[in-house]
Amino acid sequence: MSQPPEEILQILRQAERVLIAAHVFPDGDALGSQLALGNALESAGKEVYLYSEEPVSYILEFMPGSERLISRLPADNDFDCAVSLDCGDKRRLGIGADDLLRHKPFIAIDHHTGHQFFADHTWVDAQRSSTGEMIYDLLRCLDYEISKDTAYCLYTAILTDTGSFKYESTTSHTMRVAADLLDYGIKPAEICEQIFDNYSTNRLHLLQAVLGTLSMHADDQIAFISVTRQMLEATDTVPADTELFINFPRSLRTVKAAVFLKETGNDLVGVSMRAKGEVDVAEVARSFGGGGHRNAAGFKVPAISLATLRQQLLDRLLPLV
Ligand SMILES: [Mn+2]
Repeated sequence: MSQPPEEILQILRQAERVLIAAHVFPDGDALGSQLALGNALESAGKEVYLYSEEPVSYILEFMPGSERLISRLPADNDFDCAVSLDCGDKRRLGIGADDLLRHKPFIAIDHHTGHQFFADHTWVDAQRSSTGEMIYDLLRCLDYEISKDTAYCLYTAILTDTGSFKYESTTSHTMRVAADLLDYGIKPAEICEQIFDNYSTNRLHLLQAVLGTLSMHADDQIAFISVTRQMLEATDTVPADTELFINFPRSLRTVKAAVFLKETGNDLVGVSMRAKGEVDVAEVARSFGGGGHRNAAGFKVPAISLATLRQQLLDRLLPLV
């Protein structure tokens, strides 16, 4: 496990005006890390801009500071440094990636395997459970204040990226960081309630439709589910409502690889994959131009019939189980 490189600490200490971005369609780790780093840099007297091309999903709106995200950069555009968080690939920064990368020095802090090294200074550690865990260590090295809100955001980041401390990426250090965060006065039960017990009835109806698409292969070791545009319209839900649906097929005793096909509009089909044990779905995702972690990966492809894509993926997964 690595510690933040000295050059990154130096740049952040010296910067007065900092731009912080995370990957598009931010999840709990991306947003939590972004808000936490933003808070802490501000407490050290810096001017901070938090950039997100897409609006924050309503599911994460509870996070303190989420309303501060901007989708357009200020006109003067004069930053002392820019930071991208939880982003393994510059394409994950969105359509404006090249505009963001013009800001120098550009720092990337990330925990994805297969990180693409697009920044001037990179701290990548694939042994880490989450970017949130890395930001905690970064703030301790910088000796910046960790407020209750900052702790709340970092705990949310770690909790969501470890699947509630269940995934293989959870280490003793992850637990120590989480324990330290509790000492700032946050309540784990409160955060869990916000994340896991805060859904709409419509989302449950969508889940009902999605589970109806379940198909099992290779003696129930591979499971597929899918969502279509039409299901979203019929249940008045949004793509963000499908978050965590993949855990239902993943949770089956026999399943080694679970795949969720998402036909959610804008001419792309999204694919999320989860695996257990030695099955490496990041490798499969990379062969389709995506990426991720060994046990959790994904990609997007131009519009294709879900049946065709399912068959292509099944062909790649069958030799792995
Ligand atoms: Mn992450």
